[in-house]
Amino acid sequence: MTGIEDTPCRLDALVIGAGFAGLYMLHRLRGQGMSVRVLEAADGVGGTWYWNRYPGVRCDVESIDYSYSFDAELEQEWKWSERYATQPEILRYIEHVAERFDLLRDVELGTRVSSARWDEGDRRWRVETEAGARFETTYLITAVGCLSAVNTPAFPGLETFAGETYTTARWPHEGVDFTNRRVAVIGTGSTGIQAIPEIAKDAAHLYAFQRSPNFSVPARNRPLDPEFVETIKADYRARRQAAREAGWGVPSDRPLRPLEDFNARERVAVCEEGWRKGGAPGMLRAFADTMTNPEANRVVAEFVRAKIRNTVRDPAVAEKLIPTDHPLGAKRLCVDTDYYETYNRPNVTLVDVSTSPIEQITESGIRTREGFYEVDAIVFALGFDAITGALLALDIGGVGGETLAEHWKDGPRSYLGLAVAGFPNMLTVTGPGSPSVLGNVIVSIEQHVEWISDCLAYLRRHGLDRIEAQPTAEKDWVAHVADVASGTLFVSAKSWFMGANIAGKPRAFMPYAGGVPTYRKICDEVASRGYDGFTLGRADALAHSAA
Ligand code: NA7
Repeated sequence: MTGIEDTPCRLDALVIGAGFAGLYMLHRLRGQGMSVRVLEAADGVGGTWYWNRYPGVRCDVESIDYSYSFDAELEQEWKWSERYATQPEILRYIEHVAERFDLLRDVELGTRVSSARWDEGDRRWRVETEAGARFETTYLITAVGCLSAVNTPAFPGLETFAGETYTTARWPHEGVDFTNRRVAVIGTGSTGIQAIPEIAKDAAHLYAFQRSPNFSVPARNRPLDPEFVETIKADYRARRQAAREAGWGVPSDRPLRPLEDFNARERVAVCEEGWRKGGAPGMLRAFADTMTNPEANRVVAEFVRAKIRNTVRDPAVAEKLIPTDHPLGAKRLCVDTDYYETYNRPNVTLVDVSTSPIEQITESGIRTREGFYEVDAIVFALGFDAITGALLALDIGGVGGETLAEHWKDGPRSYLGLAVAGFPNMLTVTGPGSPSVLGNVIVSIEQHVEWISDCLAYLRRHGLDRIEAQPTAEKDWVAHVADVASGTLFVSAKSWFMGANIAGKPRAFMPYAGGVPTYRKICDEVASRGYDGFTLGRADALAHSAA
C-alpha cells in the first residue's frame, strides 16, 4: 500500500528520511513488531551521502568510527578501504545495510512529505506527500538530517549565465568533466575545501570565491592498514564504547590534558603531533580545554596559521586564507587533502569577496566590486540551512494548529532535541538541542534511535500511546543548551551552528555542547524516571503526567 489509495495508509510509525538515522529507526521499530514506513524524497537511500557527490567528497570522521555499531556481524564483514571514506564507499555501505536487513520493502523512495498535521480528535498524525499520498500514523519520527536543506542565496543575474552551474549538494550522478574549463567555486567551507583541490586538477583555471576563510587541517588520508583494522575488529566493542564515552563521539588516542600542563616547547610538540597524524581531533583535542579556554585555542590557532603561511608561497594569498575572526573549531574544523597547497598552482586564483563582494553574474562570468572573472562553469558550495531547515520544510502543525515555524520563530525549542511541546508523538532524530553535528553524528544517531525505540516499547508495555514534551521541560532544556554553549568558544563565531549563515534565521547555538556521554546520561536518566519531563497518556483515556 502506498498511501495513494482513497483510504490513507495507517501505521504505527512513519519515519521521514532514509539516511543513516531513518534506516536504523526502521530496523529497530520493525524489530519491535510495529508497522513502519519510511518516506524518502531522494530516489535512493543514503541521505546526505546520496545527495553530496561533488569531487573530493569524503567524510571527516574516520571510517572505522563512522559506521553502525548495532550489529556485530555487519561491522566484522564490512571492509573500509581508506582512513576517510569517500562518498561512493559510504553510499555502498548504506545500500548494503538496507539490503542486508531487508529494509527497502518499507521505504518509499521519490516521496517528499508536503505536510504533517496532528489530529487531536483521533490523536494521530496525518501526513501528506507532494504526490498526494496520505498516511495516518501514531508516531511521526523525523530523520531528515542536519545538513540537508541546501542554502540557495540569490545572486543577481544568475539566470543570464550562459555556462553551466552546479550545486555541490545536488551533484549530477554521472559526474562533471572540468577539463579545459574555467571554473568558479563559490564557498570555502568544508565542501569547497574538499572540492577545490580536485577540480583544480582538471580545470583550465579555478577561481575560488572566498567570503570568509576557514581553518583546515590535513586529513593524511591513506589506505587502511589491514593489521590496524584487524586490531580494531578483534575488539570493536571496546572501540565503540570509547566512542560513546568520548566528548565528540570519536575515541581519543591519548589522555587529554589542559594547556597549563605543558610548557611552551611541549605545546608546539603536541600541536605538531596532531598535525602530523592528520584529522580534526588532533587539533580540536590538542588540549583538554581547546574549546573552552581562549588561550589554549589561541595556541592551536596560531600553530595552524603558521602552517598556512609555510604552505602557501604567496604571502598575500596566505594572509587571506588565514581566519582571524573566530576561534579554531568554533566553525566546524575542515579536513582537507592539499587544500592550501592548491593555491600554489598556477591555474588557481583566490578571489576575496569579503572586501569586494559578488555584485552580478553575467552571461560570461562573475562581476565583483573590483573585478570580472570570465568562467565556463560555476560551482555553488554554499552550505545548508542547518539543523532546523529540513524540519521546517516539512510544514508540521501540532496541537491547536500551531506550526513548528511558529513555535520556533525566535529559535528552535525542543526538549532534549528529541521532542517539541505541543507536537505530541513527534520525535526528532538529532534535533536541535542534541549533540548531533558536534562530532561523530553516527554515535548520536544510534543513541537517539535506540532511545526513541526503547521509549515507544515502554509506552506499549504500559498501555500508553501518547507522549508529549512538557513546556517547562522544554523551556529548561533550551536554557540549559544555551548555558552550556555560553561556557564554550563555539558562541564566538558566526557559524551555521548559530544559524548565522542564513539571512533572517534566529541566532541560537543549536547543538548541545555538553558532550555525547553527558547527554546520553541525561537522556537515560529521563527514561529511567519514567520519562521525566514528558506527559504520557493513552489516546482514548485521560492523559496522566509521568513527572
Ligand atoms: P559551510 O561550512 O556553511 O560553507 C559555506 C560557504 O559558502 C562558506 O564559505 C560561506 O561563506 C559561503 N557562502 C555562503 N553564502 C555565500 C554568498 N552569498 N556569497 C559568497 N559566499 C557564500 O557549508 P559546507 O557545505 O562547506 O559545509 C557544511 C558541513 O557539511 C560541514 O561543516 C561538514 O560538517 C559537512 P561565509 O563563511 O558564510 O562567509
